[in-house]
Amino acid sequence: MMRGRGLVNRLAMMVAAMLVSGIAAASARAEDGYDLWLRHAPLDGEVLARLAAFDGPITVDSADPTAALAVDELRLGLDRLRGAQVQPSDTSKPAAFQFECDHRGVKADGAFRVTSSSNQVRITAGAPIGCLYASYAILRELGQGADPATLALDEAPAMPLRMLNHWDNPDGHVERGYSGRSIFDWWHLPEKLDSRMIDYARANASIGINAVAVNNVNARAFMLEPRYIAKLKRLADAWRPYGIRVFLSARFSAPKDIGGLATADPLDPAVQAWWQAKADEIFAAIPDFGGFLVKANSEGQPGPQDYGRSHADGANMLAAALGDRGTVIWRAFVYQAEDTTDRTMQAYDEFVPLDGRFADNVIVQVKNGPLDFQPREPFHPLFGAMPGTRLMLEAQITREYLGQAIGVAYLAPMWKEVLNADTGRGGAVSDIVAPVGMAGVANTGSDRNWTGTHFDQASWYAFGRLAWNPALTSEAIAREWTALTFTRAPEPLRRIAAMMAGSRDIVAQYTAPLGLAHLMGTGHHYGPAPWVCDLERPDWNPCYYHRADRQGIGFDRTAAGSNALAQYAPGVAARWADPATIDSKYLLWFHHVPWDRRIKGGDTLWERLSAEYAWAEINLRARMQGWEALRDHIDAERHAAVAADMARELKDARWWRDASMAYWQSVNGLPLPSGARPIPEPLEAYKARTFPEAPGQ
Ligand code: GCW
Repeated sequence: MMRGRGLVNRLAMMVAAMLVSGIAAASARAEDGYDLWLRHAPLDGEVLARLAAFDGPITVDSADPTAALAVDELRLGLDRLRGAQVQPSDTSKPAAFQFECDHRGVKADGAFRVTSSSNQVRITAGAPIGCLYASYAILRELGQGADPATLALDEAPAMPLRMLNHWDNPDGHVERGYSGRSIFDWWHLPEKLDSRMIDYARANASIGINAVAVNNVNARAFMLEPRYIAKLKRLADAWRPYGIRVFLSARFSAPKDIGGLATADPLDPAVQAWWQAKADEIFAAIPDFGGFLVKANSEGQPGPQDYGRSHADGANMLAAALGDRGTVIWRAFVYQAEDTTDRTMQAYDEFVPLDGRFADNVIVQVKNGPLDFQPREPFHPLFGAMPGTRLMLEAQITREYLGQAIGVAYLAPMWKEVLNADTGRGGAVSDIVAPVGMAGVANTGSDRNWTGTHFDQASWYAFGRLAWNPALTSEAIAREWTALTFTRAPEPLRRIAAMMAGSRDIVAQYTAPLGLAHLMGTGHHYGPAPWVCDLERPDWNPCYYHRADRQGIGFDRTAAGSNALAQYAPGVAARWADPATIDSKYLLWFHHVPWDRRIKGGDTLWERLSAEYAWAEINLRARMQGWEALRDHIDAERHAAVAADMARELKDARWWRDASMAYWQSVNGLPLPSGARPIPEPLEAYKARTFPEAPGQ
């Protein structure tokens, strides 16, 4: 009897324990990616033990809502890090975390200092937002296993404007979006605010992002109407405590489209008055409205040139309407259909003559490279060439040209490449943009994990971290993100970060080898289509960019060709002028090279091109094996999702190779280099593939 009852009791206890752990595991660790890098997985062992001494209360000297959030976020994060061991704080003890959010010795721009002793962490900031940033920074450190007793941080944002640009349309479709529908629910605003809007603000604040342009630069004028201002106000109010200011993409022709005027000429007094009244109306609802983001006279968008006025005329008119309350962000992504010698040269040609003519509250936003967010481009020659103008960097977090949320492509290395580039004109790109800012075209969507793939979260994270501190290395950011998002275990962490480090290079290797660009499918920009040569605009054709003919391939941008090289400082141009010495990753960007020319490394160009594709495939297979070996270290749901992403990427990479090689062969008439895998289908079969289902168009 006794023994029997003992057994029953033990069984009951086991069932109870299973239930408890099952429930705890399910609620704390539903690993679908929604929590991003803010999941705060429970600590264990020594690190957890060290946190035990910090059981006093959290105190704050400010009643500001942002300061309150700093406390809440820290408490929430600490509770999660402590996992099952969470205790209510012992209020009889001195503060374990002591916030001073109005400290005169610290700048008010978000800067903070953190010092600690054996049982107390002291946070000082010049403004509440610094306290909030400090909470996230403390959690980031603890989440990586730091000792709370030795925390010592002294941080300030490098760039004042750390911004996301959403290409989200009011109907919920996201241009170049690959992670579901838009996260903005314009239909239910302003009455209903989706809780995702708060989680979005938390995620952004945790990486220092402080500005969001909510709508597509291909803008609809009606988003400036009063009912949309009311919707925007609801977002602005919700995000204000997180230090995020809202911006609107403004359609330049709005005075005509919705204002009843006959013109949108920036020098017309009625147009000026219309924008002035519009700005006043917005500021009355949203006193800290950031300003307007404008795509003008680009890809069919209206602009000042429609009236014979310059970009400066247009930007300055809007800047006057905003006054010192806000900023006009004017995009330098422009190219005219008529001028097709070399599309990459047009922004420089149009904007350099305007240097010094933009109002103080105008920022010119320049893409990382002179073409269009390709897998690899040299830095944009405008950086350094407009010393009298505030320039900011525009990067693309969404992977329009880098696989579209298929596979893994961690983009920090690409942004570091441009940030670190020496312009030869008074500093690196980061020196030029740091006093202004950096914008990233967002990759967020309604997908549960926000970004389509789990690894795409890393690029969002890295974008924020680099805008905060462009000196961080992409490797360090990858390690940080991996520890917070996947695992702190040193060896798996090291391997995942290494996988991330090379991922963008692999995509470039099979989509844009040796500096080729713009070889993708028309419209949706998915997959290979180097054969397209007959689109109405020459500069929309892949042929325009690769210039492949029987003799060779590549765009001659030397003095013998378009001479785009001359837009760079002489020292920079000299590095790229000689096809024999240029870094091979830029070879075909700047040079038209014969197929049989022996290039660096000894192979002919044709052999090397073939090899690039083959290496990409080998790299992708090795990565898949590496991921498989991590199975025991990653939760099953995310492990399987990533494995599926990787399998799809391998398939796509093989397709890119097969279709591209088939086409190059059709142009050069050469046999495949020895050892190259046969091409399984005829060129026509690759040409015939269509993708009406491709997202983001
Ligand atoms: O890369 C191109 C995209 C367009 C985009 C444009 C731009 C918003 O294909 O979809 O339009 O750049 O940056 O304006």
